[in-house]
Amino acid sequence: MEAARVAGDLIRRYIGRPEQTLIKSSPHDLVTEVDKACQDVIMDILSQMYPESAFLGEEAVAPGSVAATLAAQEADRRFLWVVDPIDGTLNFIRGLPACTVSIGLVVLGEPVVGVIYDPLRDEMFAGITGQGAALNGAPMRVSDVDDLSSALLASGLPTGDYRGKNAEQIRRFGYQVRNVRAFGSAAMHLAYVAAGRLDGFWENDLNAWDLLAGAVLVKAAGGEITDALGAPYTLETRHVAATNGRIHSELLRDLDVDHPLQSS
Ligand code: 2AM
Ligand code: CA
Repeated sequence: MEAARVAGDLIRRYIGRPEQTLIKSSPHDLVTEVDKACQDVIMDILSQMYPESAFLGEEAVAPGSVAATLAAQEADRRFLWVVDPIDGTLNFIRGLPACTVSIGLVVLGEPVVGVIYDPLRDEMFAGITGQGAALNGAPMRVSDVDDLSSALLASGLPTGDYRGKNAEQIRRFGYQVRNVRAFGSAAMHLAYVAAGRLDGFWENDLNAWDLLAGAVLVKAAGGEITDALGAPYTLETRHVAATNGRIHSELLRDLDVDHPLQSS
């Protein structure tokens, strides 16, 4: 939480006016020098507190795949921190107040802690596997909406090949559910599912750092998170569905109606 707050201070200071914006893999995928500065302060703080730390971070991707990083971590018995220093970089660049810091902790392959901080509303979502979750220190729970037609869902438009697929799903759910939101930060969507503000979230082609902390929060707040085919969430999951649990099977069923997805 301390590391997330320090990164959040940078987000508050520079939102809407990053000095330098770089294009990553495509014109849809951007990074700023503030993303890198946030990643650096988070890594500095955590490695000072916990010298055994390893990092899987969007702006500091460890060499090799997620699986290789995990295997190395298992061998060394270190903490693995999964960090997205700014989730919602496009919002950050454009001055839209939906950017979060996402920090998850994996110990021996198991996600155990999730922290998502929204510096613009000063909201700290934190959870521990098996021990519940809190928003600014007050216990939080998922919603109790139990039918898809009454549900408020969220999704997004990923940067790569799955954009069309996701757009098609949003169009379809648009007719079926109460409404659909797309705030532009997957971590914020997951935190809001955990807090009961949203009933569910799905999106395709996300990365481990977009999801890990939020996955801990959703589960710790009583919700359910799987891949788009219903298999248990893991660090390798890219196509995700997270809900309050009550609408999970309905959401999965309708996600796959006419375009079956490959498992993550
Ligand atoms: P970001 O802002 O950290 O990049 C919006 O649909 C979500 O997709 C955001 O959480 C965004 O995170 C994420 N995202 C953006 N580019 C991505 C990419 N190339 N691969 C996976 N997720 C991405
Ligand atoms: Ca990011």
